[in-house]
Amino acid sequence: MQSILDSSLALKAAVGDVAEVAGYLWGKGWAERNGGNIVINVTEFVNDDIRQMHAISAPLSTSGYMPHLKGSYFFCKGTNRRMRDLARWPMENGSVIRILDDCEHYEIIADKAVMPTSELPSHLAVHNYLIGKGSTYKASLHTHPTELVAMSHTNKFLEKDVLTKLLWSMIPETKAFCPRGLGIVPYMLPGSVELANATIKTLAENYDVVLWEKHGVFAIGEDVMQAFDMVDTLCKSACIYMDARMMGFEPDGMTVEQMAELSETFHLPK
Ligand code: 2HA
Ligand code: ZN
Repeated sequence: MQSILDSSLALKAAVGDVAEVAGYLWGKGWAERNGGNIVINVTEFVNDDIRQMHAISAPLSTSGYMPHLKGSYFFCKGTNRRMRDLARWPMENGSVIRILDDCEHYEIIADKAVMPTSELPSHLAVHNYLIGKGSTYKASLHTHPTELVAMSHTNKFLEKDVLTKLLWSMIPETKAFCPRGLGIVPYMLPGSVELANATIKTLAENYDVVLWEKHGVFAIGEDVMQAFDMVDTLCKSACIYMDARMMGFEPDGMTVEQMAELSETFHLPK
């Protein structure tokens, strides 16, 4: 069977990156069963052949009015699909969708009528927000990093920027590669519009990664690799913190002076 990926090498490469990251998520143990999802804006890779492709689904609801998404295209992991299967067979476990002109519906155009992720309301609302503010970010990623979720099970880590400062202080790379820190979104029902709205509100406070209490993280980036790298870096810090605790001590963390020197040298926000 002909695949949409044969129509655009750039689209093929972008979906290849999604498959690669899906493999990492599974390998890291962050993607049990169908856990997590990835949505990428692929509009820039869409050519006239793809624009003329017919829908292979009825119009479906975007769960909200998305004025900035009119005519956009996304590759989305399918609902109930396994990340480990997305890694091997991306077009069997994900699909390309087109947002319709009413900005409230979408249709699936390729390769198969795989229904997108249950977290589509969050992902599309975030992409609508990103385009609206002129961002060049194209990727959104939701996953269940074990250590970060574990840390969200105590109120002391849910206070604003307590975890950001703790995780930054575990190893210099974390602030260097995740300079906006980790936002906190209180527990809300998975897949709900409330969760989508709270996610956008927190991202708008200038975070690239937010922690969904007792559930997972939601990250955005220029591309799926960048979004993954930020989560991976934060989770590395969480692992160092836990290893220190398991050795029986509270880690000191880098000093205020060391953090200030790092921020100064690498031009990071204070
Ligand atoms: O899509 O992780 O939060 C599976 C999930 C929902
Ligand atoms: Zn989830």
